Amino acid sequence: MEWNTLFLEKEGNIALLTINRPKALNALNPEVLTELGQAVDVITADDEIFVVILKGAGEKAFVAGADITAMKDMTALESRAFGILGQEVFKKLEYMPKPVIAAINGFALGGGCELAMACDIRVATEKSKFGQPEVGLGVTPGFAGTQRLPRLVGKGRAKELLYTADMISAADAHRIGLVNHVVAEDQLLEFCKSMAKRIATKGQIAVRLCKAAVDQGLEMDVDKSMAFEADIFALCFATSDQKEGMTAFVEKRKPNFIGK
Ligand code: CO8
Repeated sequence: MEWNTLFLEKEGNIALLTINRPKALNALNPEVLTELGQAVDVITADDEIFVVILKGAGEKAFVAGADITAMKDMTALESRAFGILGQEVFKKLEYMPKPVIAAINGFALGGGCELAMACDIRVATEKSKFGQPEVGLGVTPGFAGTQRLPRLVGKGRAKELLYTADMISAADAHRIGLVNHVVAEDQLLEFCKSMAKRIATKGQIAVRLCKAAVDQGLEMDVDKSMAFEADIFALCFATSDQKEGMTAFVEKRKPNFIGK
């Protein structure tokens, strides 16, 4: 499938999805969001893809936010529809069964920080910058940043970032748990690919069930989430991968998972 604002490449079982509006620092307009939703469907349906790396084109930005030029003259109703489009596409990405690693090569601001937070794992470079600058534009975040940020970094830190609109360094983002790793700029893609390859060698049903357990379990009360974990743990014992994984351990060899 061809898109105007994205491109999708495959390297073995790894998909590289790039948001490609580098002149506008990959700002998210309705076209990018719509195409991103389509790309998630394509990736979900492609059995060859086990892990996704999401990045921004160019040297400067992952994504510098929702497109301010596109939003500037929106009516309240139009902006609501735009906000809901972003929320739905990000939720689709977050709930896609395959793990997504955000490779954050520069600014991740506003909608860009919100997009990174909808990914499973975030890897930044030393020059990456993070923030929710919306109040400086007279608005709140609208792609679920007010909800994902406190869940990731805690209420107090989230409120400080939201109220001040401060831009923080990759080191500070790492310190507060907003990113998993900070690596040298020229190592970013290799680092993400190496992690993606390690994930891709594991039992993919189990990886996908871990993702569901964390994302869905965190939205349940503790008893329900534990029952959910017990169910999906049991479900693994109905797969060939569980037999293979445990037999391989006993036979002291590497498992040959088939994703069934
Ligand atoms: N939207 C549109 N265009 C942008 C954006 C953006 N978010 N960010 C950068 N650009 C454009 C610039 O306008 C500029 O275009 P041009 O070359 O045509 O003038 C080009 O990208 C390069 O940017 P700069 O020249 O500004 O580059 P600098 O290196 O000087 O600065 C910054 C980089 C600091 C990242 C700066 O561009 C900036 O502050 N950008 C805006 C960051 C921001 O405020 N983001 C939050 C946007 S609001 C948001 O994301 C809300 C999400 C929820 C929406 C809900 C909808 C209802």
